[in-house]
Amino acid sequence: MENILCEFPYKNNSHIALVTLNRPKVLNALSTDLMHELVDCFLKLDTNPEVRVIILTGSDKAFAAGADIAQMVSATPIDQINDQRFRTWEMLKLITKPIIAAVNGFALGGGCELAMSCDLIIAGEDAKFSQPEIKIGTIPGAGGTQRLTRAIGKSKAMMMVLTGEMIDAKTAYEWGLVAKVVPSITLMQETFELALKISERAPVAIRLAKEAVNKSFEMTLKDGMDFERRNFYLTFASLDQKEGMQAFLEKRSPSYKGN
Ligand code: DAK
Repeated sequence: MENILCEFPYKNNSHIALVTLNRPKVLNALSTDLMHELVDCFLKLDTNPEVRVIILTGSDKAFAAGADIAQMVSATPIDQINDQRFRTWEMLKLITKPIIAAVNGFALGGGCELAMSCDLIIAGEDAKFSQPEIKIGTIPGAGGTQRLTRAIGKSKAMMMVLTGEMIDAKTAYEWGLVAKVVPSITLMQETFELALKISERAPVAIRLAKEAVNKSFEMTLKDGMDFERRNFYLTFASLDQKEGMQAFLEKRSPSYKGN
């Protein structure tokens, strides 16, 4: 792969994979090739039973500064349909394991949308987020008007989408876009520790929980509650649920096998 790096296991014996966007000369601009490689890599990690959590990151300067403007500048709508970029982006939704975005530097346009496509975002204190498409004569095309609005509410999303201005990590935290802000220098360590904690939980339950939380964006409350209940019942088909509850009663740590 030319545009990303994929490391598994990330640190000794962990069940964590680290995927790094790697086009430093263009601040990790998300070209079509990069997105194909990223989705391929995620799909492979998702089917590897040893992998329990995926971390996605960029460089200190940029998580990603957006889709590749050089590739888009003279595109027609038909070019974009034929390019099937949207389908590639949509495939991110197929990943069943938790993906944590570890963001340092710029997360702009498609970069912000990619971070929002992950399950949660941890930001270094120097991180900057924006949907700057309006400044280059277009609008967000991969969730910036939808996921951002759900994350931070209409007024703030309007302000970001209509001005294209950046917000800093502290603001992103206060507005609910990111789960945690940490010193930039410790971003990877803190993200690893969070990933480790998640990777120690029962993997089947983790996947069912992720699925249920994500459904809340697409369902009425009643349908979402029904969906949640079915996934709750489903966890009782796993040996890990028996192990987890038995371990609690026996006052010992559970040993989860992922089945
Ligand atoms: N694309 C291509 N090249 C980029 C780039 C980008 N998005 N961002 C930066 N670069 C390149 C710069 O051209 C420069 O290249 P050289 O001149 O060295 O050859 C190099 O990276 C370093 O950038 P700067 O010299 O500009 O660095 P600065 O520190 O001065 O500024 C910056 C950093 C991040 C503020 C600035 O580079 C910037 O404003 N970048 C553009 C940000 C932007 O407008 N992003 C939104 C792009 S539109 C869709 C999926 C996704 C999308 C749409 C549809 N579908 C599935 C349908 C997404 C669209 C977008 O993201």
